[in-house]
Amino acid sequence: MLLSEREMAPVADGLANSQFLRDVLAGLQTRPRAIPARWFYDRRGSELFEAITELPEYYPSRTERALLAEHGKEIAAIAGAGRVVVEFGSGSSAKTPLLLSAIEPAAYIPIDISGDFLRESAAALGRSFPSLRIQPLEADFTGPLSLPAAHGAPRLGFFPGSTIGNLVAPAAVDLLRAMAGTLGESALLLIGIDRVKDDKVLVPAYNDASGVTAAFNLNLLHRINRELEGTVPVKAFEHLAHWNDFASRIEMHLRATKDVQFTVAGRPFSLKKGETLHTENSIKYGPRDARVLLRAGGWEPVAEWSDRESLFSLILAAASPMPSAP
Ligand code: AVI
Repeated sequence: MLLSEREMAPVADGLANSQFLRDVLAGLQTRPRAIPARWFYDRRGSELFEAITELPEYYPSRTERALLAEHGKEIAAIAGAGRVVVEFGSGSSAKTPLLLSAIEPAAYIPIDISGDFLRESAAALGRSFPSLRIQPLEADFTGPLSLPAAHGAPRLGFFPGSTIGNLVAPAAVDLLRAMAGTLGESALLLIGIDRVKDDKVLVPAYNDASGVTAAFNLNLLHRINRELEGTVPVKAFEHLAHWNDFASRIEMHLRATKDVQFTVAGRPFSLKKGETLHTENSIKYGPRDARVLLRAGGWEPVAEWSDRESLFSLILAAASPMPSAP
């Protein structure tokens, strides 16, 4: 097979082993163009995401916090004392104190790929919970992990924020199964899942009036320029968020406002005016859909809480062996 000119162009030295580069080059070469949403989260992207969680339009964070505050005692009654709480993608651990103060955990293991952020948040949490054993783990949690062996206690996985919605169904199921493998027998999982609702509520949550989500989306292009020797004309792109009803998801894209040409690590790319780069899916689940998803991932829901407007749900599920028959 003949290589295209683009494929033959050499990649700049020092970048050749970067997964970010591989994903960006692959994403710009495929149609429709798409880059995995996990590359949003450099330091600037993480700060912008924290700002999103405080926006009036972005209901998920405050709704989930309220659910944790209101139902902590019920969660504790089901989980029992002495579990090791394992938080997946702990980030700033913003919601963790609500859970840790409701139950009586044996230890807390926050897992995050961003080591600096992880250690800073773990240290801050340690100041609020001085007698709690905290063991941060810098790791990619999308595959099975081995947790610090010292803890024989059953585990309670914590995966708030509806991050599961950023994964397409097969990847979401794989992740839930990996979590079941990591957490082991008798584990529970407390997961936040955003619900399907009116697009008049959904779309502004991803296209806020103050432009923070637009800055978050466009930061991906700045990051490409910063880290991958990119020459992307960021000003020639605009943020787009729309509700795809058939796929039950908010889609974020970056749309070229004029014909553009640029290079990434020395490789040339072009977009015509109006063409887009797909940067994120945020899948929303009805109550039944969420339960089906969890079961497919090896978890049996045991309790569920939602707010009065049914905006968001918190589900507590138990690790269940995969049945082979009805
Ligand atoms: C991290 N994740 C659950 C957020 C969401 O709502 O899908 C990411 C986000 N993208 C734009 N705003 C927030």
